[in-house]
Amino acid sequence: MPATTTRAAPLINPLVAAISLAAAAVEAAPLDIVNAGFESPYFVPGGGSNNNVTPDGSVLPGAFPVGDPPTGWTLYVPGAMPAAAYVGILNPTAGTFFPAGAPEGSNVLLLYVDDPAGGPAYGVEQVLTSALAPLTRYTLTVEVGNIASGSGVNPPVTSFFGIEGFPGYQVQLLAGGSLLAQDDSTLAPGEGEWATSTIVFESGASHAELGQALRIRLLNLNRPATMTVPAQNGVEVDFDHVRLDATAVPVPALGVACAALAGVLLRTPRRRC
Ligand SMILES: [Ca+2]
Ligand SMILES: [Ca+2]
Repeated sequence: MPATTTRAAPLINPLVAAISLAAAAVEAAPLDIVNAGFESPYFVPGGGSNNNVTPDGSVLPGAFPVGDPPTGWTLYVPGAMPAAAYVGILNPTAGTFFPAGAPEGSNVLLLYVDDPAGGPAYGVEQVLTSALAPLTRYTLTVEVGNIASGSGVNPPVTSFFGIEGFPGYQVQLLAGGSLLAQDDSTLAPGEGEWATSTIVFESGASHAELGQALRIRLLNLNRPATMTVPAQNGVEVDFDHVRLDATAVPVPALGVACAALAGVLLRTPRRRC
């Protein structure tokens, strides 16, 4: 039987463990988003004169087929569906719509309304497999584009499209039925240019929607275009490269250490004087 026992370990280990825990809980993790860059094969049911989609679902350079929302995304309409509104895919690696092409891959999401007068907002959304977690910082990043006017490059769609102006947009992060954070059209990319939208939300220790599925929405606000060109056809906003990172919010190391130390001291028998 040992002659002595040590009581040093219970004092040190909780402190080390607490500080290590706080330090380890800061790595960002990307959450799964289906077709986050809109590169999945795109098929237009029934085809059409503006299809420009190959049999394998790839979109020809310079083409902009419209139809169903892209794979992984569903139509979202907060009010009345605007007339002549379209959802589709644009491949801007040819033509003049976006001289720099797509921010990611070859394709981007297009939300086009064939009426420069504007109207109700609409867009797409995706419910993720990830749920809102406590003490987590979410960073949603999306590329937002303002398409320039130009002509189609794939026959038979070679006509000129006047798409000058910008209808505004919203990038939203939700959980359950609650809006957590949004970018309410704070960016104003120039014609044919992209800008990066970033929104951040921290869940805190408690939230009414903890455990509810996260949801991303991308909206065209469909505001009227400034008609400075004689052949204005409509308004459009484009999106690409959707990313959502989750980072555990570390409990302050000092606070954890103090709490651990307090716990140890409470459990340590007091010496008798
Ligand atoms: Ca893309
Ligand atoms: Ca434009």
